[in-house]
Amino acid sequence: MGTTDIAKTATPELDAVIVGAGFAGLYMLHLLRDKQGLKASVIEGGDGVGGTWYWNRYPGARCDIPSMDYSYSFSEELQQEWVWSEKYAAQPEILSYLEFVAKKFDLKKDIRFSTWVAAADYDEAGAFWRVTTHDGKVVTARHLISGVGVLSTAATPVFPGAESFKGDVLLTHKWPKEGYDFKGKKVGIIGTGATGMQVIPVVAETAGHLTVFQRTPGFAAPLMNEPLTLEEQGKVKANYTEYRRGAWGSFAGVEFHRTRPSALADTPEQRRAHYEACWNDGGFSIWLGAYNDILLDLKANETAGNFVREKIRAKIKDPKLADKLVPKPGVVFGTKRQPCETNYFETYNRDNVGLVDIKAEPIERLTEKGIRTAGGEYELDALIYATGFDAFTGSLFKLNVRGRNGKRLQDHWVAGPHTYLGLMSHGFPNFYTVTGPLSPSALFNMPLSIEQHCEWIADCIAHMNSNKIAAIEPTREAEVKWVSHVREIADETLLPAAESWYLGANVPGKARVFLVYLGGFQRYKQVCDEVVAKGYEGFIQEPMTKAQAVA
Ligand code: N01
Repeated sequence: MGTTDIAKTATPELDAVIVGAGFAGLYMLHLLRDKQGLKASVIEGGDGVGGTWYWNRYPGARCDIPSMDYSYSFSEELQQEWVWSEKYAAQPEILSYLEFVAKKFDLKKDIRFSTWVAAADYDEAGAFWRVTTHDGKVVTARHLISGVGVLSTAATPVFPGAESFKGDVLLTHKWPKEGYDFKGKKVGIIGTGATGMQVIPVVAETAGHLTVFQRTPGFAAPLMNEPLTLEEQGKVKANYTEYRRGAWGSFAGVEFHRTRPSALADTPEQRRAHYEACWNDGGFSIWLGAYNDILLDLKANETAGNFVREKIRAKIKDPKLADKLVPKPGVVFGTKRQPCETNYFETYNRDNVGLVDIKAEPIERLTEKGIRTAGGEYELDALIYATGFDAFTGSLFKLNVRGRNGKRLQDHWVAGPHTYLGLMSHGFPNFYTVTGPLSPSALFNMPLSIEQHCEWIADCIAHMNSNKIAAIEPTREAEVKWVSHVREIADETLLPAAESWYLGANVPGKARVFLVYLGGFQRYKQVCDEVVAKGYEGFIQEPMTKAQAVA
């Protein structure tokens, strides 16, 4: 069937096209196909499932939310069946888990792999989406659901002379499946965020020499990973529903059991003891689980920041090197997402690792042999980029979504993403964004964030089908109100002051808008549920025509 014929028909081929086969796409497919009997298909660029965990195969890649939390909660059978080997699972294990899920629910047969969405156009007359893939094929669907993820399009810098470098170039977000042998090689790495901090210690173990090009030293806490025994898992599994209830009810989607109200209410001695305990718990405990006012009050924040600085300094033997690796006074702790590390700072004590402060000696260009900075040339056999992502909008814009009147999503979001609940946008009917901008997304345990969004979307589609609604979209007013609500909440915290990807600050030219809802997941979910209870308040619902209703 040609494109013109399709446009004339009132009946799209599918109920839903879902983009991406990561945590979001897999669950969305299961909900629509298996729970509602709808015709749904997933389009996935990779040749396997996994999303983030399919692409980010770099050595050291690991989750920093505990395995027992960083997993689907929707199936009791699944969560009882799967066995984790470590407290924090490494990338291969999470990928195996998602492959297991795909097999268990027989999902692969409805996924088109190695296929990229090139464009998605809304057909106003028919109230459906026409999705064109990179191979020129077209599929139509009533609903278009993005499960493309928050951190899936890289923001890799292009340095002058990049094309002249003769060594190997490795991108952490597109790591070769067959791996890479660093043995004896002169390796360079740019980027010391969460990714860089994970890859650096592992590469240093085999590289002949590793040069880290650091622009900004970051705060980080130890992950404190360890094997997860069957006995420990058994304890959680014996009461998993209760365990999950705690996670759903917490700020981050994972429970911390020590949180105290205010860092300023404790004496310095009490505070120190408390920070020590949180530090030893590892992971996000000191960032999100120590005191409620660390991300709200500068003075409270300073107590945590100074504690972390002291801990980092103690790990580095050379005090001059420590000066470069410890965040400077005045840098606010935790306003950038806190990385968790294993052996990262200690790695700089090795003889085969060097640090170049590229604020002091900026990178001038790449040469045939390596990197030239203002301080000299560094010869490299391989260069790793761990330079971050065009968060939230990068992958959504790549879909080339055009809504009513052919308006592009890029144009609607020119001043920053405009969404209602992070789920939908005005002028883009039946287009849903799982963990989209202005929802709790990345500041809540991702699989749970995803579950809540997918379930809301599936319920919305079920509501539309039973009430003969062809199209749904938020009103402009509801969207505008939500955008300012999210901004107001963010402004009550210290987070918008940092040059972080939460704000789009890492991508030149990107609108500076805080992209995450910070009001807490409970409050967020309550709003989502209330909207539904009030008959999809803030949404325009377009009834089906007779022909659509019959189809
Ligand atoms: O990216 P980042 P990431 N020249 O943006 C540097 C998640 N994640 O991939 O700080 C030189 O944090 C940049 O320097 P600066 C997690 O949510 C999760 O590391 O901008 N340097 C910085 O050092 C995380 O927050 C896990 O000065 C340049 C680095 O590159 C998110 O992904 C593991 C540069 C980028 O850091 C992103 O982390 C890993 C330039 N032109 C990641 N441009 C888990 O454990 C950038 N940099 C689940």
